[in-house]
Amino acid sequence: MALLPLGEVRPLPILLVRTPYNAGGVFPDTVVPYGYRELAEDGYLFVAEDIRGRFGSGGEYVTVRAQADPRSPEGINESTDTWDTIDWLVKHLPGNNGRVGALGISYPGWLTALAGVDPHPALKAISPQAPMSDTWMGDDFFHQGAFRQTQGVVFPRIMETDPKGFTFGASPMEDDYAYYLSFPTLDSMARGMGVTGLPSWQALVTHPSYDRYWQERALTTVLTRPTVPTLMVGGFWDQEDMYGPQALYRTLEPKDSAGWHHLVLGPWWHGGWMATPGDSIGPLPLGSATGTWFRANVQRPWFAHHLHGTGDGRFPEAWAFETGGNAWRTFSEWPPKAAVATRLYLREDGRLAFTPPTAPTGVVPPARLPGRTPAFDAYLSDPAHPVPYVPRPDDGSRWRTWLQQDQRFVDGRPDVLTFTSDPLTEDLVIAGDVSAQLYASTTGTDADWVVKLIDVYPDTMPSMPGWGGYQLMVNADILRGRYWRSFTTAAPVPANTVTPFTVRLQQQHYRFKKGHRLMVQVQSTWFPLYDRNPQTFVPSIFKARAGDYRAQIHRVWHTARHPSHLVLPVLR
Ligand code: PG9
Repeated sequence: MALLPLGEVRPLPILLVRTPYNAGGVFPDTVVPYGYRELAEDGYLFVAEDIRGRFGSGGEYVTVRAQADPRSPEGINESTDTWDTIDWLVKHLPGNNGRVGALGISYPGWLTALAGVDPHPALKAISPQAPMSDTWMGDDFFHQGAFRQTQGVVFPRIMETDPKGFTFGASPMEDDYAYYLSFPTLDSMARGMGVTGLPSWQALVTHPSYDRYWQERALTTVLTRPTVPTLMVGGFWDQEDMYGPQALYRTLEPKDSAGWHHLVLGPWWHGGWMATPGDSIGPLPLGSATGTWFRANVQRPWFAHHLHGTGDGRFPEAWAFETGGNAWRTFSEWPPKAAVATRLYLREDGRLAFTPPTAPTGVVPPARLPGRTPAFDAYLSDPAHPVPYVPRPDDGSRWRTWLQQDQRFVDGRPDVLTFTSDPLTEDLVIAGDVSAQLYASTTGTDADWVVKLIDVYPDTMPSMPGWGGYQLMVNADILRGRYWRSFTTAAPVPANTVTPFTVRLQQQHYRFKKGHRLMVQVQSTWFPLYDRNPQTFVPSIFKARAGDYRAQIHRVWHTARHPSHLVLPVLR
C-alpha cells in the first residue's frame, strides 16, 4: 500500500515498514498517521508489508526466525524476504525514484535491522527503532536470564495461534499478580494458558540458558557492521526493548568506518517517540515535546538526506536527552569517554555514599534473620509473596509507563532493601552504562537480584506539585543468580557463601538535581513480569516443581572486603 502526497509529481523514494502486526494498520488509506507526518512533508511512497505467514501474506510465520532457518532449505529468512520485496517495489511501484529506506519499531525494528544484512542495492538508509536485538540477554523474553513470563506466554499465544491475531486483550483477572500467582509453577502456568504446544514456548523450554539458539538469533551476531546509513533509535525507559538499540549500536559502531551510523536515545517508553509528542513520560514532565522534536529535527532530515539528497549530511554521532536537565545533548561518541566510572557504595544503616565501607569482613551467620548489621543487610525472599512490579491491582494499564512508577509503593517492604544518600550538594549528571556489583549470599542455591537506581525528590517541591518525595526509577534491571559465572551455563549459587553478582542496569543520561537524594533498592522478585526463581537450584526452572520454590534468606554485603556498589558514568 502506498500514500502519495497530494499534488506530487516527481519520482519519490520508498519508505518501507515490514511488520507482523498488520500492514493495513501502519498507514491507513486516507491519513498519514501521527508519527509519519513530518516525513510525509518531504514526500515518500509509504509501503507497509505483512511478513510471511501474517495477515495478508502467505507462508509460515516463525517468531524471531533465525537467519539460517532449518525449516527453510531454500534459505529464506527475513533478510531475503526484504531483499525480494525491495526488488519488486523498485521495479513495479509507479513513481519511485529507485531509492528505498526502511524503518520500524520493536519487531518491525528488528526486521529493519535485518534489511541491512546483504542489503538490496536500492536500500539507502535504515532506522531500526527499539529493535529487540537479543531476546534472551535484555529484550522481550529474558533479562540477563530472568524470564519475562507475561511477555513469554502472551506473545506466542497471540502470534502463533491466529495469523491475524495481535491484540493483547484483557487480563483474565482484575489483578495479574493474583492470576499469575495462582499457578504454582511455570509449567502449570503454561498448561493453564494453553501454550505448551506453541513453537515459541517450546523454544523457551528447550533453551532456558543463553545457548546457540539465542546467540544465532541475536542481531548483534547477525549484523556486525553498518552496511547502509543507519539511524539507531531507543528509549531510556523502554519497557520492552531498552537493551536492543544500545547493544546493537555498541556492536556496529567500531566497524563504522564510513561514518554511517548514528544513535538517538530519548526519554521514551516503547515507541513513544512516534506515538506521542513526548512532552512527558508517565507522570514526569520533560519540558518540551521530545518526540516531535526527534521526528522533525532528526528523523526527517536524516531520511531526507539519504533518500532525497537534501542537506549536507553532517549529523552528530549521537543525540541523547538529558532528563532532569531536560535538554537534548549531542555527542561525538556514545557513551562519552569523558564520563568517569564512579562507585556508589551500599553502606551500613541503609546509607549510600561515594566512600567505601570499612566494616571488617563478617561471617555468614546461621539462618536467622537480623535485618541490618554493619556487615550486611538481610531479608526473607519468599516466592509465595513476591514483590509486585506495579501497585496492585495490576490490571495491565500501567504497562507503558511502569518504569516511571513512584517506588514508594514498595519502599518499606521487609523484602526490599533500601539505601539512601544524603541530599546532593550539587547536580550529578550521568551518561552511559550503569551497573551494579553486588556481593550477596543466600541460604538457598539460586536467587534473582533486582537493582534499582532511584532519584528521590525533596520532600517539598513547590515548582512540581505532587512530586514531593517522589521516587523515580532512573535505571533498573534483574540478573538470575544461576548465571553468576556464565550466561551460557546455569550453575548453583553456593549456599551461605558471599558471591559476586554483576547486574547490568543499561544506559541512561540523567541529571540528579542538587537537593535530591540517590536511592538504591535491592530485591529478589519483580512479579508477575518476571517469573519466580525457586531459590533452590534445579537444572531448568521451566520444569521446576512446586516443592522447589522455597523462601530463603538473602544477604547483601557492605564490608571492606565485599563492598557492594553501583558504577555510575559521571560527567563532570
Ligand atoms: N517488543 C515486542 C515483542 C517482540 C518479540 C517478542 C515479544 C514482544 C514488540 O512490540 O514487537
